[in-house]
Amino acid sequence: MENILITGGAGFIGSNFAHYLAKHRKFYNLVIYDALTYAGNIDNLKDLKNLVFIEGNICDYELLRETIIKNKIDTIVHFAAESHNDNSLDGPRAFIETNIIGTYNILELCRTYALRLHHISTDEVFGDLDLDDPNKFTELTAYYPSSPYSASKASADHLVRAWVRSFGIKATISNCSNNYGPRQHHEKFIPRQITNALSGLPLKLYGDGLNVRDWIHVDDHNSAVLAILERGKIGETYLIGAGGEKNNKEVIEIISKKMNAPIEYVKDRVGHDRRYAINFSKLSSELQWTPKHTDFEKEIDELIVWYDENRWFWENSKGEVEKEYKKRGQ
Ligand code: NAD
Ligand code: TDX
Repeated sequence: MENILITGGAGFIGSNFAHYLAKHRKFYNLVIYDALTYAGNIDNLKDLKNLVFIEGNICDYELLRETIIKNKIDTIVHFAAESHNDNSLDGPRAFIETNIIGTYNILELCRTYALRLHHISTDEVFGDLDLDDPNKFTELTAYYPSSPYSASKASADHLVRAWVRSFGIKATISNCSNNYGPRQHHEKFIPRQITNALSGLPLKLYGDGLNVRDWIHVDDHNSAVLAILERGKIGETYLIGAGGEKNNKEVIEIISKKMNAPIEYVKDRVGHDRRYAINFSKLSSELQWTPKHTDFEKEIDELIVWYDENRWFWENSKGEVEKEYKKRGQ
């Protein structure tokens, strides 16, 4: 493993992964392949030296193929996706194209050129849990996705497994819970609240606010991805989580208190998943992985400073995103 292609590497988790590798694995050559949709920002990579950036769509098979050959790629870490549930409710097509067809292209190239693949997925493929369910998601939980986004990610996971079994490609899959950290687009829950407060807007809570998410810091997600890439067993799936269950009301109250901003209850998301929770014992026992960023309040303090100091990242598109939310009554 020397020449790594990171799809979606200008987005939130992919760009943090590039930073993580640049810091912890200096000997890897990084090639970022990203279509720079509204969610991608090339400036997310501006502090990194010695990487190759290709602006390209994963639905463009020929450009992907050329990129792989020209850069002697041996490993792909596949982050690229349409990633926001609310957008998938307004316009599902891009989710089907990128998340399903795009993944199919990557699988075919991994088959043709015998590449190692790690496919990034989400806990949302399992649907949701009741608030009082004693169980958490495991690698054996049945798929039951609720939204066009999660259904498209579930489809991609099924394709990866089929390509492993039918064609013997060297792939692993991870399903992670909700990430937070620097460079997350302000359409998502935590950055939306922080940037609302910084813009003098109220914080926006969907429905009754009792929906639970299992929060993990993006660096913990990425350290787990690296552990799977380097030590995971081919063909296996690993769930990634950090024991960070909180309901949305708890999270928004933390931000509201720290930033002295009022909370407004707004229209709920349709089909809103009630609770996600991850059992990550396979990852910790087989790969000896543990999360490090588990002091949520301390991480939120750092994140508030990050969004305040990095207004280039969100200020220009803030008005546009809030206009879309307003149309939805949110
Ligand atoms: P993001 O929306 O911030 O970034 C996605 C990136 O992919 C952007 O840079 C975008 O330009 C790029 N992209 C989109 N369509 C593309 C296409 N057709 N071709 C090439 N590039 C394209 O998303 P994220 O939050 O960083 O999520 C990354 C991955 O992690 C996704 O696969 C997502 O399903 C998964 N995931 C996210 C979370 C989370 O909490 N954010 C949790 C679990 C799993
Ligand atoms: O303004 C808001 N107010 C609010 O109450 C927003 C944007 C969200 N919410 C709620 C909805 C969810 O219950 O907060 C929770 C988190 O919402 P999102 O940030 O949209 O994340 P979610 O839908 O849980 O999905 C995320 O985690 C799994 C990522 O966006 C996915 O890419 C990932 O797969």
